[in-house]
Amino acid sequence: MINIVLFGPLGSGKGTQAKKIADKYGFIHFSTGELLREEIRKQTKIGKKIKSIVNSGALVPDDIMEEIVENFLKENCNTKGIIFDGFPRTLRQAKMLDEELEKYNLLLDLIIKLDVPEEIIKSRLLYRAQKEGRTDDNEAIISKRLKYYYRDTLPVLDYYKQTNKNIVSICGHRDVDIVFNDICLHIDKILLQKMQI
Ligand code: B4P
Repeated sequence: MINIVLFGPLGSGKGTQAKKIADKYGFIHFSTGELLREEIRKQTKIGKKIKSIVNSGALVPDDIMEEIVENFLKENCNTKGIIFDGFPRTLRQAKMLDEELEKYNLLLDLIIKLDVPEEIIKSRLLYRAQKEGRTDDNEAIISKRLKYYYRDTLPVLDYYKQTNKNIVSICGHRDVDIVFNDICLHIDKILLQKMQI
């Protein structure tokens, strides 16, 4: 089994690339953003609790996220692979993910960091707002989400460096398929290494 974290700011292409990886390799795409939006759409207990948080651009509390991830891993610890898209987003979530994976004798095989300049991120998300109408894709909320990214999510990268994780940085400011080809080279390398063990 292979476990990959797609890391990067909002609008860096995590969701876009995660879908393509899942299609090509048959891995499970675990998007916490999509999952939370689904809870809101269905007006579940969690959905009602988090609606205003997500719409304001803030992060959902760690304890809610941890429960979601714990349940997800219980059901998916025996698959070909998982792509974590949008998780972890805080240091506490990162530590929790390591601990949960360890329970199943698993670890993170690869952290793919997508680099995209801030002005491109803003224009992508404003364009997406026109197409999809996501309530958190407007200028004021995007700025807030970026603030949370720098404050809460970026420190996760230092944690991964300190714990000697396999991190690769990819320029995400290129054509979707070119970015995808680069990502595949790294995944193929890991798969090859696993076959040789
Ligand atoms: P997410 O759904 O993860 O939203 P996101 O950061 O905007 O990333 P997304 O995956 O959608 O965008 P992508 O880069 O693919 O999170 C939403 C909210 O949920 C958060 O603000 C938070 O409140 C909550 N949440 C989620 N996870 C949480 C957690 N773990 N803890 C706490 N709270 C959590 O794509 C963006 C756009 O760019 C698309 O329109 C795409 O078409 C375009 N694009 C992508 N790649 C491109 C390329 N190479 N060239 C041109 N355009 C490209």
